[in-house]
Amino acid sequence: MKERIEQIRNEVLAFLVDEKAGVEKFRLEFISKKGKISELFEGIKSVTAGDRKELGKVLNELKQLAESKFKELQESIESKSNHDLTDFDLTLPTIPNKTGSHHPLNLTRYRIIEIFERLGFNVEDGPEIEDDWHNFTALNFPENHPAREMQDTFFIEKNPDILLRTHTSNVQIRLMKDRKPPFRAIMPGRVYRNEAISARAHCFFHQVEGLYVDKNVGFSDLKQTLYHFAKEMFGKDTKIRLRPSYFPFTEPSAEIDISCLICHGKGCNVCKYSGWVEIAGSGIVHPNVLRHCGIDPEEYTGFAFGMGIERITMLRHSINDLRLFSENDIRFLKQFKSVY
Ligand code: FA5
Ligand code: MG
Repeated sequence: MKERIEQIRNEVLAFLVDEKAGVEKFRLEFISKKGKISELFEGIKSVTAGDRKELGKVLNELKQLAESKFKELQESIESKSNHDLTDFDLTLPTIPNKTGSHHPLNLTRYRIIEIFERLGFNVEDGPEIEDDWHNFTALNFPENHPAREMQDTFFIEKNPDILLRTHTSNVQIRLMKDRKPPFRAIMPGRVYRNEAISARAHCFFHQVEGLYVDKNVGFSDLKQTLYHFAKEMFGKDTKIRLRPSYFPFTEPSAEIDISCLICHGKGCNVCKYSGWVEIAGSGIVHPNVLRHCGIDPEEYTGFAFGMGIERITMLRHSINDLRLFSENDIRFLKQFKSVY
């Protein structure tokens, strides 16, 4: 009996806890009614009356020891969990979550889409790797047109019928061939030209094509649509200018200039010191183009335009070199909105 008491005494002394559940385990094992110490008290009944007094005293001491150890354990766990909380300063600000920003060309693209969607235009898409027919022939380019020559177009070496599209006008053709008129769509995308890179021109850039084909669509619809666009995009004081131009796929054709928002007419490198910046080519869809797509030009007419996203973004943000758009300089990019 004495040995058993000594053994349990050692167990009590050696008991270690590092969490709340351990304290409860200690209580069940030693202090509870079914615990080891109660068991020992039960055992007292079987010893002689002479030893009983002595044993009772030792057992009571063990019981007190276990109870004070229990208190100690409880307190140590409690102060430990308080301590865990004070390890954190809950008043400190959190580490800022660095979010990226939208690329300025995307911000312009979103805005263009927003403006035209309100006019009932939907957004269409087409391939960047294109065949000669969709990029040139269907668009009424004559067989010997200079745009087909090597200096303007990136051809695929093994197959000169395949090229990187030089404009988004190929999507007009795909749309009109695949579906039935009327059409009212814009078609944003990347285009490629074998051109020298400068502050205002790149060998790859972005365009948004527009196409509106229905009965009785005329030049006044084109003019009013682009006028509305310029005011929405650049503010109501913006002036636009239409210059007669030539595209094989439109007749008549016009290039659209807006008043230079960078120098306000004083002259700068973006407007080539003219006070005007060309943002788009446009015109009335050539009857041959409609015919190539199986649309009767006697029944349907339409207008089309193709605008440069880089040029528009330069004007919006007073950026005087479009090379900044593709250099991925974080100091440039982080100046733009992170939410749209
Ligand atoms: C075209 O590409 C015609 N497909 C536009 C068109 C569509 C006319 C539908 C009629 C009907 P252009 O080559 O002018 O046209 O280019 C259109 C716009 O793209 C230009 O006004 C300019 O804003 C932009 N752009 C042209 N070349 C570059 C370049 N190298 N770098 C950046 N932007 C360019
Ligand atoms: Mg042009």
